Amino acid sequence: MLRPQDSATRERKSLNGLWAFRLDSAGAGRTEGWWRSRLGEAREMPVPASYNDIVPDLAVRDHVGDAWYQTSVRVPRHWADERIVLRFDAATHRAVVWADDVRVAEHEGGYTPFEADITDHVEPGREARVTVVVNNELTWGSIPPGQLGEGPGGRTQNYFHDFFNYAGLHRSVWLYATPKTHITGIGVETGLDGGTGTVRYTVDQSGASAVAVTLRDAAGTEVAAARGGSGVLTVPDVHPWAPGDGYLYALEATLRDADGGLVDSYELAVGVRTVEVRGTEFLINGEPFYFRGFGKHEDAPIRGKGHDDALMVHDFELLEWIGANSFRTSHYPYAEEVLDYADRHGIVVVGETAAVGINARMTMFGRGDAPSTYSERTAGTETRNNHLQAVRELVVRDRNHPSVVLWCIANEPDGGVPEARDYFAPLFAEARRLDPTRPVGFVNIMMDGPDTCVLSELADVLMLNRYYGWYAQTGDLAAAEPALEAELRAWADGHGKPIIVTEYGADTLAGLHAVVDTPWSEEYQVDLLDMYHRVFDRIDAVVGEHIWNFADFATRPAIIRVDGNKKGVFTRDRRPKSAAFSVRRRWRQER
Ligand code: BDP
Repeated sequence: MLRPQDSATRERKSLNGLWAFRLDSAGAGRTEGWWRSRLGEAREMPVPASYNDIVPDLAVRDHVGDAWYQTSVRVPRHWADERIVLRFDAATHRAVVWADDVRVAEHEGGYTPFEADITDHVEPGREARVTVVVNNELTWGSIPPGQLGEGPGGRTQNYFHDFFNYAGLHRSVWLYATPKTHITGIGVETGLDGGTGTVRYTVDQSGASAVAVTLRDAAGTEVAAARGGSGVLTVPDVHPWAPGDGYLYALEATLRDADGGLVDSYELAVGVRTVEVRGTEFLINGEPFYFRGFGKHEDAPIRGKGHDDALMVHDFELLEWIGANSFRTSHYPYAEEVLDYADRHGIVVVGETAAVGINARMTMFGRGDAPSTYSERTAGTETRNNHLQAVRELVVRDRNHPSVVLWCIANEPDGGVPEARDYFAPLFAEARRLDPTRPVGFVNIMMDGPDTCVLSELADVLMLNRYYGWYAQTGDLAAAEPALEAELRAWADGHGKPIIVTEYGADTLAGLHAVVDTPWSEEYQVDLLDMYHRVFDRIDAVVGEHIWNFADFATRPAIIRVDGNKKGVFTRDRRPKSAAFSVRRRWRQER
């Protein structure tokens, strides 16, 4: 699905701003038809934003069920002959959309876009009412999974992931116009052969117009061109996209009618680069690449998971300041603006689905009645279908981004039981079918070691989350160091694949200091990270370090969480803890 853009033939209109909003725990709106008229008893709600923290009321923060959003938009008069599309960059976790009285779209999954052709339901020059019901319920069938319950105050939501279940319209909403005959998709795969680059392209369209593509360099000079719906462009003296050098070409695809008149035009940024796993190395453009960075979250005070350009640019500036070259979109696909920015600035991205918490052994640890993770009562057919769809939507959305070098199809699933393979093998196969150019992996949990994890064989890269010195050997770094080293060596020797340690860290309360190793103190975070780095430097197969986490983030209340997860190297409002300076010394020195 191509993103809306302004081009010679296309135009878009943002629907961001204040929408009417109403919670609906009882689900009355669907039977009463709240989309048919102006939303009653509504308050104003910003879009994009999570609704949870906007109102100082626990009933809003912990709301379970439907939430209604409504706005109206005037369809530009000059769109009379156009195809008119309503597009949501995300609605968390699922939504149904009406244009005036007509149901036009529904979508499952909170972190990928969807759209509806509403040409037949609106009239250029007039206002149209747009109503959306967003639902935040998580069950064993959803991605991510959760469990609904009943409490004295109504329905409750339990979930198996360690970040707050923010919901709402988290990303931009667009009305846009394309010509009736239009480009429906563009795909690129790039290659390098010495100083020559190749761009294999496909352009799909709704009609049968003549297709042409032109590739321009960053200065706007044409460097290659071709005709036809697919082909290969050759770029002599190519300037590759590389970590730290986000060089982009612009691929313009056009459709023309029989008289040569322009029918449609769309421009895609293209970075020419290759990715390959060879032995225990991760190669970008044939050069070994070492990942330095973080697992992050889309998370901020007030707006929750609402996308915000100011926060995004600030976070990227902090990544640059600290010397990071990469991050993982833990634990869901991020806003497309983030990937565009990473493309332009040469930041490497590990793209992850929202499949976090498929692990009853972990989340119900110690409970006598814990079910097995993979069954029709737990992660079964419905979950896998939604998971498959989540993999598809991630890969199809993001496969043209040069910054994305590796797919992560789940975070910490249960990989210690044989059924895990049956569940996961088709997901790996689908990711590879849709994108044969990138390695595929998943993030392994500490309880599934090198001898017991049944999923690692399926992965091209080992991504390991390890908490020695925190959840194990708490406060005892002298014991943690050999334990970590022994395990990493066992992975390196036993599996022969590159290892990225995708999470390691310690909760740290900014301002808490101690002269001896004391968990939660700033010094302990510094010492723990130093210890991990010493170990990584001793093991060749380790090709990456992603600290957990870039910044403190919101979680639901828990006795091991103090106003959220505090493993950030920055606080939630992006102030540095002591570790920010020690990590910066390490990461900037190696540049
Ligand atoms: C890991 C999870 C991550 C958590 C982290 C932690 O992948 O989402 O936030 O642990 O406990 O298991 O801080």
